[in-house]
Amino acid sequence: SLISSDRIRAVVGLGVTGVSTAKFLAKQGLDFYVVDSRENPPGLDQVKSICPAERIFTGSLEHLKKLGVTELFVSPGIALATPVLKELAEDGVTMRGDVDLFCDYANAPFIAITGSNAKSTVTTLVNELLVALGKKSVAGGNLGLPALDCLAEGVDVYVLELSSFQLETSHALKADVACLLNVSEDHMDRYDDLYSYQRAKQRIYRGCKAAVCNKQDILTAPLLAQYTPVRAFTKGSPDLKEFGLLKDPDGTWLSHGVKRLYNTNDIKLKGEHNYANVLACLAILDVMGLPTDAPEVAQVLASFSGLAHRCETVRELEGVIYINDSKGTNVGATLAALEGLGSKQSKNIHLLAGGVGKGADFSPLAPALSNYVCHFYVFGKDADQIIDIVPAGTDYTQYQDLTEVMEAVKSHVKEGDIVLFSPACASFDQYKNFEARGNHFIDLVNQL
Ligand code: UMA
Ligand code: ADP
Repeated sequence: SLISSDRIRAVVGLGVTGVSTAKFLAKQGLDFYVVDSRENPPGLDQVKSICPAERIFTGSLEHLKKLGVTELFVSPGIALATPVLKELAEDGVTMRGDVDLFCDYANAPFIAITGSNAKSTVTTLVNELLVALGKKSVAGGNLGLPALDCLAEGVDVYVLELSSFQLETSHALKADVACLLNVSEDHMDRYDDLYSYQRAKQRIYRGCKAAVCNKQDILTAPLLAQYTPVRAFTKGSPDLKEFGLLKDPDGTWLSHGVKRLYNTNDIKLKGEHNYANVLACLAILDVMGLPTDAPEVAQVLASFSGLAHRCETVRELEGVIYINDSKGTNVGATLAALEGLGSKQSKNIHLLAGGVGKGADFSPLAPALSNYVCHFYVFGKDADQIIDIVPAGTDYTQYQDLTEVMEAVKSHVKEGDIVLFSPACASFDQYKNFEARGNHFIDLVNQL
């Protein structure tokens, strides 16, 4: 439903999302309040130029109660469970988000992508494939460029990465293609349990015209009307319509049913988790009626080397490989990295992890620590919680910070080892974001 002029709106939370929402509402000629819990929120100056000062309230969300609001655009960084918001919702105030507003105004088909891990990789790769196939495609959402800032004339297709927080405030997404890549524990500081987190993720499928899901992850299975086309991908061998991996004497092939499409040697991304990511991209193209075997597609797959801070090789020094996986901000990502790089025979990984655990259960890491890790370096705010799950027989040491960790790594490594920085935690106890954390690791490695 388009916004009608009789609503009393507020943008709740500034930052990247709030600023883009405020700008968009102003451009439509609509009035709104701005409320942020912080005294001096990021983006305040930008909003002051488009919203009268008497409509801006900072320092507390309680201001909302006296404004008579009927419709809120809530930033993803603010939990809907925040008491003021819960109270207002109970009084019938509509809770929306920037993505919900995007859906009202999007003038071209859009692909929505979510999952606990691999969202940014898949969103970026799908966008590159579409561009190579001659489409004017714009990528954004949780990836960085807020959804409303993506809107433009002459666009053929939007590719949006969506977080569970953005999905919670989206009501009728109606994506042309909705893709849920995987579900493993994350953001347990914002959800009661895995299932309430999964429920948020599943909202991606609401009203979609086609769906892509992960055959090996039951939590991604869509509940949709029978006639909605669904393409599944799998790291196993694919059934008729699925995308999967076929193994034969010539190697491993990314395949559509029995049709071999690409040998893994012809793909730049490495590791089974990345093959799954490419298969998801191919499934998305296929369900859109686009060719998966076009030379343009082959070219992109041969050259796309992945995003920075995702299992990125930083340096090889004296036979030791240093890998930066700073975007590994949850247990599932670190597990994928260990399973993708590890070898039970050589057990040669030095794993560096720690930071803010977001209420996670770290115990799923234990078997992989036993199997692949020769020494475990733990640091940061929630180090104690991580150490609790280290299995007997795995060597570990606790440190204050990454600088201390790298001092120790120096004297422990030997030729043939892998140093993997995959924190399984958020970074904000010691860094601005995962990029700053990854860049710090890269600097320390380059100083060796
Ligand atoms: N905050 C307050 N008070 C407020 C409003 C926000 O304290 O009134 C705090 C939040 O608690 C949070 C921080 O401000 O710690 C940022 O929140 P925000 O909603 O203002 O965030 P934006 O700057 O708008 O950025 C958001 C996404 N951030 C979050 O979901 C936390 C960005 O994803 C996204 O790129 C951007 O919108 C554009 O869509 C970042 C992210 O970390 C990369 N996402 C999480 C993830 O990927 O795991 C979900
Ligand atoms: P997101 O946007 O969902 O955080 P990214 O593409 O940025 O996803 O990758 C985040 C982390 O997940 C990185 O550490 C990356 O190595 C890891 N990862 C990539 N693909 C997968 C996958 N298929 N399953 C699990 N982890 C993955």
